Amino acid sequence: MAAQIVPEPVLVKPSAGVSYTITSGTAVLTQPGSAAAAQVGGYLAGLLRPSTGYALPVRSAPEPDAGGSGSAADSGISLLLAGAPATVGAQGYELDVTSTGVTIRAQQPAGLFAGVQTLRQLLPAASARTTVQPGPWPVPGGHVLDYPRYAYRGAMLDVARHFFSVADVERYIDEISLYKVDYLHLHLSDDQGWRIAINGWPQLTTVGGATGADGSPGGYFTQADYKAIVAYAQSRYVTIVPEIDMPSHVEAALAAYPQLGCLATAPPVQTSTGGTASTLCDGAPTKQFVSDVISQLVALTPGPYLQIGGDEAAKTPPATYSAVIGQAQDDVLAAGKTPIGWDAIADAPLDAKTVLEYWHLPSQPADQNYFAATAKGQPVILAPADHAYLDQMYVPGLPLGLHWAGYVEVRNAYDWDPTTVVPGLKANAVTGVEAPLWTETLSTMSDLEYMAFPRLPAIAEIGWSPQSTHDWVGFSVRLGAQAPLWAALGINYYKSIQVPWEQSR
Ligand code: TNX
Repeated sequence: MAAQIVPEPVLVKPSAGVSYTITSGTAVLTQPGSAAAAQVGGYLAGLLRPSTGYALPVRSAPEPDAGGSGSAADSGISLLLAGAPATVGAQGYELDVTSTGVTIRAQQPAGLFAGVQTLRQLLPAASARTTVQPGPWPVPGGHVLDYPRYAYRGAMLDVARHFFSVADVERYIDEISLYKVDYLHLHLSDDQGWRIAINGWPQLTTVGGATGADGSPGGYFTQADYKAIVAYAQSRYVTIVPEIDMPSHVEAALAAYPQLGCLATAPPVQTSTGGTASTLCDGAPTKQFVSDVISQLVALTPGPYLQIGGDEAAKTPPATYSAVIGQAQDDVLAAGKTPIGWDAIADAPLDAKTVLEYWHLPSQPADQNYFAATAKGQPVILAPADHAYLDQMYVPGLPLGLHWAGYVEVRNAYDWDPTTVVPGLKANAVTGVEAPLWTETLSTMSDLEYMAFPRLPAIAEIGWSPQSTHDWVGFSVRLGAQAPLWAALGINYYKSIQVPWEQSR
């Protein structure tokens, strides 16, 4: 049991010689009266029915008898919102596997969902296949107590450089949630494409969304598409964080509405992937644009965060930068949400709640305004490019990825600590971590998977597991144990020589 789980739990106690085997008689028993627990149960049963061929009925667990809370655990797989210690918090769980059943206990449904992800990793990998497999279906016995180090464990997907469909985004949500990642930041606009419909600004998508990097076909999400992604993510306990990048990285918006850049003629949407030379200008159209974009994204987004961009604005005069970032920040805060921006937004006046997303690296650190802000305790999400950027090449000579931040092999992705990776951070100022996947060189789902696996699970573990469990050798073994599961799920991955890949389990 101990060698199979990523991210590493807080505590794992295997019971030697004990296991529970899922059979045709197994039921999924969920917390009485909880629709959310029943939904997680339905999700689990839905995952296991195709491979096992079993009915796996989902029904209400028996009410615990007067003698104690254990009776529900006596048969099948129980998902209970009772009896978990307070330490598991809102996202943690306790999992017990005895010879008679599996019991997951949590304070909140999110914890049941996290426990189910652990259970998936404990089962034989063939359980993840979508056709009937021979079995048997043993779960190794033992006890797991588990809860996250950080509440924010993010992945980011750039759908602007190359566009990815709703189905692709949903598949990525499934993949990240297997590693207990709970936020998906969608980079919805850049020089190469505008990917979300905004009412009143139709050309953002018809003109700005028509193409992608390297002349790829482009595309965009209607507001209904975006809502579908949000709802799908919610069913996987993932919260969507939309990003509109401004005041730079806006060539696609300027192609649609040149007045946003005070330009006499519209530039073409960028199809190369070079640096950005675009900027919004100060003026009434820009104010209206920022206001409309933020208010519509707020209305579409139930989650607490909106990302307002702010990176690489070399062509933007400082006063314009402060005006645009200031307005975006104010609009997000006025709507009751929390702004996140790339670390350069420390060049604008910051609200105390605004979160800085750190992407720089030691050889190219963020500027002094960032360090001044964090010295005062500004909250930070860590996404240091030399560790967390999933778009960087693993080693020289591979067909996919960039390497401006160096090469990021699996061990580089794993070997860092959010509290010390950037000097000057106050420990309690760390909101969490994020693994960005930029798509200048990536155009298919298979490309995305090749870059995210196996590094995304490394970043997920940095965000979830206690620092005291940090150990490369142990991690590499647990990571290697995921390969049969990825094969069963059809996930493409980079077969790093640093990892002892398991052939089957
Ligand atoms: C830098 S990091 C960027 C992105 C690129 C990425 C490629 C950041 C906030 N901006 O525009 O896609 O590098 O690795």
